[in-house]
Amino acid sequence: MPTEAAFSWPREFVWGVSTSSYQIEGAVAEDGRAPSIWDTRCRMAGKIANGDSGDVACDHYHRYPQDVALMRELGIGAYRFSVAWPRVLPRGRGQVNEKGLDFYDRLIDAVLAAGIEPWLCLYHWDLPQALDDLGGWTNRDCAGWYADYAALIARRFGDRVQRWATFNEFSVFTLFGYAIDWSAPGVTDRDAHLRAIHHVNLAHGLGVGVLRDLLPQASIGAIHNRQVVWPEQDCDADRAAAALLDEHWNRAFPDPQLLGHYPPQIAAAIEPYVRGGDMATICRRLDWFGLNHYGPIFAKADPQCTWNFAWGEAPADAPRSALGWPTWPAAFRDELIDLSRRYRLPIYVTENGAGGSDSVGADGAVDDPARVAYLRDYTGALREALQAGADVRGYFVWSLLDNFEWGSGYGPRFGLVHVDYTTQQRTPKTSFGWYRAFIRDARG
Ligand code: GBH
Repeated sequence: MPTEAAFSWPREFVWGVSTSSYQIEGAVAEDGRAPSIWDTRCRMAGKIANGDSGDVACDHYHRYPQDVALMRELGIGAYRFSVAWPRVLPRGRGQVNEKGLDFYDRLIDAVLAAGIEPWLCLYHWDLPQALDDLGGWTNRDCAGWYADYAALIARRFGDRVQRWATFNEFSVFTLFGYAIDWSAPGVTDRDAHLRAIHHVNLAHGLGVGVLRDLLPQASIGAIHNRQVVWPEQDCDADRAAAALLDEHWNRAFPDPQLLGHYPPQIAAAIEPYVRGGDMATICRRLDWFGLNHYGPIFAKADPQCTWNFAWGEAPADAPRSALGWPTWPAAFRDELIDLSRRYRLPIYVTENGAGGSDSVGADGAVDDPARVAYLRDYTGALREALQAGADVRGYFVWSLLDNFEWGSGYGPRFGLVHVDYTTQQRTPKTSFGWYRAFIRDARG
């Protein structure tokens, strides 16, 4: 193994930041955008902390030039964002909203003009409400609607965008949306959840097919959340809960997409929804594996829950981020090494970062030492994974800006840049300066 002094990051290594449409754009009723399932959820009592919503968020829809200027100042090589399906197809299918497409046109041009490569994710959880009214992901037709949407976006932006992701965190939005009620649409039902898993996998496969046909030169991947699942207690019930959660969390999507089969317990349950030819549709060649990783998770048995498992508590003495999420850089390193062997694709870490409750100090600065420590430790683990032979090609921090953190509203802040939600003022945090210097050094 090379000594620490001898290590240098590969020349081509991609350094970036990630965001998502509903979490930053705002302007939810402007220029023809129609509601998504998250607009609906934000209007349901008790679902979002503090009654918050993405109505305004970071007002990125209007302030994107300033945000792109911040990216340029940061010195990143790549920017990962998502397109809001209900902005470009308000009914989810059929009539195209040109004004919605125009926004992404302007954004992509601004990102390119700043010398930054745009990475476009087609789905970061904001399904058009009009499609959920037809059953959403529980309806098998949704896979075809997604493929048509993918074709529209590919035709419109394929001349300038080379990097495409089909979905962000398949297992989070299906598990939380159809089994646990932490995400839209908030269903808690085994059959609905199994259907959603299979139909989203089909949508991914059809989407890859469409992108390959329309953009033969494009680099296509999918973004998976993966993190080790540990049993809360060392007992049979919690070990069984952790094993099933591991299938759902870490394998329900990458296994069929890349290995051609579901993991064992899910395979048995999902069989009624699988038709001849489906597995071949789902399993397509990809160019890269996107990994979102924050820390380990803990599972416990709970017969009240849809799948008899629930989120467990980390040990009281576990290291944690300022937000309270357990942190374990060595598990990140091991995940990267394991992943590289398991799926044999180049890996891009498409999200990693830490939440906190950062505020502006008396001097006008925002000091976030815990985030700096987290990023230092996790990029250290990334380096160790590379030294151990893992094929990792890039790393994106979540996130550029503080933003709408789903069910937690605006409480948790993940940005390298602080956002004052009253004035919309942006203030780069200490971590912004840290990452800028880190990237400069890494480039040598
Ligand atoms: C990502 O989701 C999303 O892609 C992004 O939109 C979001 O803003 C970002 O992360 C930050 O949340 O058991 O206490 O350790 C990540 C979703 C994060 C859900 C970790 C489960 C476990 C918290 N997952 N979380 S804990």
